[in-house]
This record gives sequence, C-alpha cells and structure tokens, in this order.
Amino acid sequence: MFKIFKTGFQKIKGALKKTSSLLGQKLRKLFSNPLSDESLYELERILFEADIGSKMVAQFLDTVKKTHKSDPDATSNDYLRVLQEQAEALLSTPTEVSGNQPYAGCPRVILVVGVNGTGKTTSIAKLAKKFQDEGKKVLLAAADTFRAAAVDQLTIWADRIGVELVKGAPGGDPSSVLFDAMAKGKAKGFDLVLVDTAGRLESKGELMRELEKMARIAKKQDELAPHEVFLTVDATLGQTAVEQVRIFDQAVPLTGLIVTKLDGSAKGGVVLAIYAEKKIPICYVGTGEKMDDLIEFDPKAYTEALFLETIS
Ligand SMILES: Nc1nc2c(ncn2[C@@H]2O[C@H](COP(=O)(O)OP(=O)(O)OP(=O)(O)O)[C@@H](O)[C@H]2O)c(=O)[nH]1
Ligand SMILES: [Mg+2]
Repeated sequence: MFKIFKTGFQKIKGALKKTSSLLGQKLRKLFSNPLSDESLYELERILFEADIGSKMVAQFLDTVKKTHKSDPDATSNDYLRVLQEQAEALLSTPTEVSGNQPYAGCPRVILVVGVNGTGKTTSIAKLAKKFQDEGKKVLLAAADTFRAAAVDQLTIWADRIGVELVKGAPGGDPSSVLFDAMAKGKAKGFDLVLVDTAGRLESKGELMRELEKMARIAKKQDELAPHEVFLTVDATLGQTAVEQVRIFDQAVPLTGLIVTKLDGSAKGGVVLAIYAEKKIPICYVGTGEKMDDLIEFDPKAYTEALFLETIS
C-alpha cells in the first residue's frame, strides 16, 4: 500500500518538476526575506504565473498576511506549509458531483470528452489498461468518427492492451457507435465501455449537440448512462482549461476531470484554479505519454509537490 502511494507521489512529484521549480523555489526565496508590500506584490505575480487563478491567489495572499500578523517571525517553511495545507483543504472539499451506478448486468459507460489534442484517446488507453489490470472486462468505443486517423489510433491502443473495440463507418454517427458498443457490452458481459469522442471546438455548437445526442442515445439502453463523463483538460493550457470545464459541463454534465500533461506544464497550479471555480472531482492525472502514466489524483501528494518540493 505504502509502495503504491510512494510510486504515485514520486510520479506526481516528477510530473510537477516544471511547476515546482518555478513555484516552490521562487516562493522559498521570497519568504526567506522579510515580508513587505513589494514582496506581497511579487508573491501575487508568482502565483499568477503558476496559473493558480485569481480566486485562489486572493485567498493565498490573505493567508500569508494573516500568518505574518500572527507570527512576524514565521519562516519560509511556515509560509509554504500554510499554503500547502490551504490548497490541500480546498482540493479535499467534498463535491456533490458523482457518477451513476449501472443497472445490474449493464456495463458502466464512461464518456471521455475534451478539446482536440487534450489527451482523450491516450487517457482512454491508460484507463483501459488500468481497469483491465484490475480484472475488469473493458470494451472501447471509437466514437470519434470525424477523423479516420482517430479510429486507427484507438485501434492500435486496443491491440496493444488486448481489449476489444467497436467502431463504425468513417464519418458515421458517433451515437450509433456508442449504441452498438453498449449493446455489445450488455450482451457479452463487459464491465466497462470507454467511449472516445471528437473534440473539434471550432464548431462548438455542433460538437456540443453531438455530445448531448450521445448522452441521450445512451439513456435509451440504460437511463442512468453515461454513468461517468470525464473531461480531459490539458494542464499546459492554463486558464483556458478553466473555460473548457465550464463549456463542456453545460452540454454534458461532467462527473470527473482527467488533468493531462502535468509533466509538460509549468502551470501545474491550474488544478487549483479549476477546483476553486467548479467543484468537479479531479479523478486522474496524466504524467506522460506511456500506458502507465496515469495516476489517481491525490490532493496531499499534489499540493506537497507543488509547494514544498524545490528542485535543484
Ligand atoms: N506528456 C504527456 N503527453 C500526453 C499526455 N496525455 C496525452 N499526451 C499526448 O498528447 C497528444 C494528444 O493526445 P490524444 O490522446 O491524441 O488527444 P485527443 O484529445 O484524443 O486528440 P483528438 O483526437 O485530436 O481530439 C499525444 O501526442 C499524446 O501522446 C500526458 O499526460 N503527458
Ligand atoms: Mg483522439
């Protein structure tokens, strides 16, 4: 158990290297000098730079001022620990959003949505591998019929992992792929159906209508489906990611987030901005391009890596 946690912690720590080196190091340096109006201004700038978002930046500044008032001799470590604890408390706030349970004998349907290139297909492959390792029977649905290459990409992953895949005709209706996959899932006793979707936000209205239709069609076989709707958000996008959460949640109520590319981001603080804005559970974090580079989100490990780690 401890080993699993440690591996997860090491991975999130490694993934946050870029942000930590920016944030942890800069904050430590800043707090090692006496606090002044100037350094508070600098603190605000550093927090914004890490994409923590205005709501949380305001709260963090407040906390730092209060800490200074109650203990003028507070050390760098004291400030960093207080910030880490506040961030952990925010991310541990319970949320009312949750997925549904499938009917007995029906597979759990997970719709994965998100903008182009945010990591939907890769995350589906990673989830498929993880669930399969847990002994579950996993079926993939290639419902991104918009691009032939998208179906090919998922087929390659399915072969590599050794899971079955349902696909439709190129350019066909994504909802019918989903419908067929659910029917197969039910008939053949699959535990899970993971559904890949298109992400062209250029035609936002069309995409949102398509996703709404998919959710409607899923309900024809199981009125509580899709049981989960996961949005992939690219951590390198910063505040744009917060906006994407809002847009997708309006079309298909989200039950969880997968924050991808934390390894490539100097803006790992965006997780805080997202959660402060919309309390949708952060379920998984992508830490690389490989099949095993997906970990369950752990607020403690994440905030410790963000604030307390200083990379030399
Ligand atoms: N470093 C890193 N790269 C990732 C991660 N997740 C996905 N990627 C890469 O991001 C790129 C896009 O990922 P896809 O899974 O194809 O994204 P998508 O959302 O399915 O994209 P479309 O199908 O075009 O809508 C690929 O090169 C992935 O390898 C991650 O956690 N870390
Ligand atoms: Mg894709």
